[in-house]
Amino acid sequence: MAGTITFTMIKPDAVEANNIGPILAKINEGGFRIVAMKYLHLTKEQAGLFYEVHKERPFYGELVDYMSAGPIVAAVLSKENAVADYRTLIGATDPTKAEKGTIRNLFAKSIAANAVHGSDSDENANIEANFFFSKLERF
Ligand code: FUP
Repeated sequence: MAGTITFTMIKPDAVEANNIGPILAKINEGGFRIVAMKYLHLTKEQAGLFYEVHKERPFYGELVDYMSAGPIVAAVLSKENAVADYRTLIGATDPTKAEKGTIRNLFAKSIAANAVHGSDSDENANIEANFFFSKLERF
């Protein structure tokens, strides 16, 4: 398996808006291979654990409520330079600042409901992928 990995979630706003398909198409067009994928509804406790790194941030409570408000798609993606290239493909956290044509520019509603998550380092990509997927669930 060539390439490095990143981890993504299609967030509740994008699932609700019926944008799973268009977002997966952008991911494939961007040259990423889907290594693992699942569709699930996080509990508040699970969302809280996933975002534990942000526990001290003022938006933590809202973020946890939001990420457990509806189903999400979680996936591991592979490509050369996966972490940086995926962050380029998704655009800035705040969709009003995201480049034209990026996933957040096209599909995000606000800074909280910003359509997708993307890992910010190789270390976090592995931690996040391991949070959701066992070795048996990766292809
Ligand atoms: P990103 O790496 O682009 O997902 O952004 P951060 O790690 O800074 O933030 C993680 C998530 O927290 C964002 F996707 C949305 C949420 N957030 C807010 O709700 N408000 C903020 O001011 C910043 C982030």
